[in-house]
Amino acid sequence: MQERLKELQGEALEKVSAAMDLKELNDIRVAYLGKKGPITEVLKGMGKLSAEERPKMGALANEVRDQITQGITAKQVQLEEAQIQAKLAAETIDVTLPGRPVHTGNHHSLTRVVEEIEDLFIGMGYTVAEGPEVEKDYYNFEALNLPKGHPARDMQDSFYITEDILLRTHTSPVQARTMEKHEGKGPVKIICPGKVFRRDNDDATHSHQFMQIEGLVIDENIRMTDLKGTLEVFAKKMFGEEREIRLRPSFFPFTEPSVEMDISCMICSGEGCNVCKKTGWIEILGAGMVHPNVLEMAGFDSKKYTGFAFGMGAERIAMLKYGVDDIRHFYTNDSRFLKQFSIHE
Ligand code: FA5
Repeated sequence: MQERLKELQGEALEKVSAAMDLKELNDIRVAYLGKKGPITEVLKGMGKLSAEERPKMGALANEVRDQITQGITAKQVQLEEAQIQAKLAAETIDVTLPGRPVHTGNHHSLTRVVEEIEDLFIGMGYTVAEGPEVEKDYYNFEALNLPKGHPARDMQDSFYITEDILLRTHTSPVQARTMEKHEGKGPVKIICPGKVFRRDNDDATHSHQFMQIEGLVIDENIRMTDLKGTLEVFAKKMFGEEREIRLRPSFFPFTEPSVEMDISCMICSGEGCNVCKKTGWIEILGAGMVHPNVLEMAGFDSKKYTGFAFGMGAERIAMLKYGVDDIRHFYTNDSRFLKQFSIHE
């Protein structure tokens, strides 16, 4: 019996040491230490032993059990440790691998141009004024010396919502609203960026929705030379110090006299090319001295106050600045176009 117990101990510990995983180890434990295991089987024969031998054999059986249990516990710790190490090895993070790039958004090229123009004028003492995109006919036309039925209204085909409300066709109504708020007291010095809408057919240079930036200065003794000097500073800062400007007579009902401003072509420097249609000049904005009727309608004394105003299309400025050949690129959201203006690349 003694020999058999020792034999079982050796056999069990050998299997324990060869066990490959925790399941196999558990099977060994159940097989050798379980109620139906060989040790229990051997102990059933204890009844045949003498009273002297019985406790000795009992002690030996317990010792064999303890040895096997200890062997299993030690092996279990070993296998669990190996399992953790294998898991760690499989999940190793290679910190030298390059990270996945995070795609960050960007200000739209038009927003950037508008902000650049705003900053430029803020630097000259202007403040930014805004007005509603859904506008009253009164501010969009009448207060700007364009009474109902005036033929010049046709210059700006409009989206009407009711007979008296429309989507503003230009940013000039912000002038009218701001002047009204000033209640006849100067100075006024504002720059007004915003969306405007016209029933124009979309093509390479026209859009039914576009951005305008309006400027207005009203004070005593404001002269045409102030307008010219201001626009010259703007043109040089925006398109380069070597740019020249020229003013051509034009017509707007809300300014008198009215002009259109051209800048010397930045592509050919005035030699003549396709961009300037061989003239050497590119038209960029409309401007003029605020019409006395407009001043009076807003409550300003036109004998005391004079002023100038100008208005430009922001897309036009952006197209010239960045060499964009079609206005529709600004609105079709092709990421290949938008990415070219990314400050992150
Ligand atoms: C005006 O809208 C006047 N309110 C500008 C002004 C303000 C004159 C203050 C005098 C004093 P005009 O209709 O020319 O003017 O438009 C101004 C600019 O808007 C144009 O030079 C052009 O760059 C842009 N523009 C006009 N129509 C479109 C269009 N459909 N798509 C894109 N840009 C346009």
